Amino acid sequence: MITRRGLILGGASLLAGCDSLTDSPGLMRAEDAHRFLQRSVTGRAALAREFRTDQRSPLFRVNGTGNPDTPEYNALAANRFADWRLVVDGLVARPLRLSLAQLRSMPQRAQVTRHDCVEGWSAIGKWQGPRLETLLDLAGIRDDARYIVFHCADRFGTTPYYESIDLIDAFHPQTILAWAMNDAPLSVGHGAPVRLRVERQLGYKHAKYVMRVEAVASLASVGGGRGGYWEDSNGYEWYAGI
Ligand SMILES: Nc1nc2c(c(=O)[nH]1)N[C@H]1C(S)=C(S)[C@@H](COP(=O)(O)O)O[C@H]1N2
Ligand SMILES: [Mo]
Repeated sequence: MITRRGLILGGASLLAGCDSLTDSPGLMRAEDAHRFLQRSVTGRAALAREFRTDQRSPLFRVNGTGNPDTPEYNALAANRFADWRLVVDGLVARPLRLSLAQLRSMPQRAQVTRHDCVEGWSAIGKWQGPRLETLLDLAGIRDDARYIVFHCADRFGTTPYYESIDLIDAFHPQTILAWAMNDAPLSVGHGAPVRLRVERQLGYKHAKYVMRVEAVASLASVGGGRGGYWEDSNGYEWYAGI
């Protein structure tokens, strides 16, 4: 097996030209992010480790919100999310409203990965769903887009949970909108009907209960302006790469 470390050591000289790009992750256009990921095998483009299915954790903790429990969410859940639509909008040529059935019929990626929470626990699970790239290509992400924002159904008090990533993570092959966990539809606890998996980032970036995916040029006018609920409220780092 080729490990990330092996690739980093072996490809050190090849990497030199890429380092400057990783220093300013938010400044890349979609086209450049694509090219960056296609050409690199290390750094930001490297894959997170994937595990065998028998290495999955017997217990995967539910953390943060375990049920949004709003009237709107409860109505959607009561109908097993048949009426839920994922909105893809912002700086895109063709805004989308996608049903769960449509997400399931797109090309799928499945991966067994380790989730690392800043609170000091990890768990390995299997996730499946379409790549975020597939949705952004369908919607036609515009040249002026720099970040993707995930708006969630749950609230802390009156503040909605949200998160954001740059285009390198958005187009990363392991970045998916997961509707299945361990071969079953996502439970409410783990983010039904759909949650983000962005495997090179810490747990709080993996937005659950995603209702809307928005392409933006800047994070300044979203939420408190720091790119995520925990970033705004507790000073967590926006870039939580692992
Ligand atoms: N919408 C939403 N997404 C969220 C959270 C949350 O409270 N609300 N918690 C985050 C944190 S801190 C972690 S560790 C993971 C927990 O995911 P899990 O419940 O599937 O373990 O979800 C992340 N995504
Ligand atoms: Mo977390």
